[in-house]
Amino acid sequence: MSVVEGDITRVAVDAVVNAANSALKRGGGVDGAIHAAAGPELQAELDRIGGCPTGACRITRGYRLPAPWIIHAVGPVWRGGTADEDSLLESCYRTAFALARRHGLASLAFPAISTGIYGFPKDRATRIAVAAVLDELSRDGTVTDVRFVCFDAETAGLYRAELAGR
Ligand code: AR6
Repeated sequence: MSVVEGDITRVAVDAVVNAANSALKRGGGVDGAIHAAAGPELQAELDRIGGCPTGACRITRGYRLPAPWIIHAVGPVWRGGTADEDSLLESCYRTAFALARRHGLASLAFPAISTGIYGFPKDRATRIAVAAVLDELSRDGTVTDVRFVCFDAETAGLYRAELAGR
């Protein structure tokens, strides 16, 4: 596992994970950046898939991204912590791994799912992300390289501290 500060659309891994919405319609944040970089074929493929429940993922091609695959994870909207947000967020990381295994993908890049527009507290989300990824890495040898791609220094600091504490 490593922490990188930067733009996930430029990361060359087998799959980048997107923070999508359940309609799988182009939005803002990392989703908007991924659509802009991948090109219009991405929305066409997502429209054929149709949608995805919160806590789950769908996989598409990467089109013009350096990454050949995109795993679209639908994180929970933060509603104060009483709407099962923690387990839905954990489920995003776990189902991304399940899809990666099914497709034989060794390297993944994750953004900080739900911590932007969806308002999930950053420190709490970081703990959930790191714990889920550590556990998944220990279960199976398919995925061997996970990068947490942080768009700002605050998020990168939270991830570095969380990894250092383990
Ligand atoms: N690379 C890496 N991380 C990024 C990038 C980037 N290019 N751009 C933003 N981030 P958000 P959410 C960070 O809002 O909270 C969309 O409209 C950002 O700083 O992208 O899960 C979707 O369609 C933050 O740390 O996703 C959904 O409707 C993290 O990515 C909704 O937003 C996630 O922020 C999903 O909201």
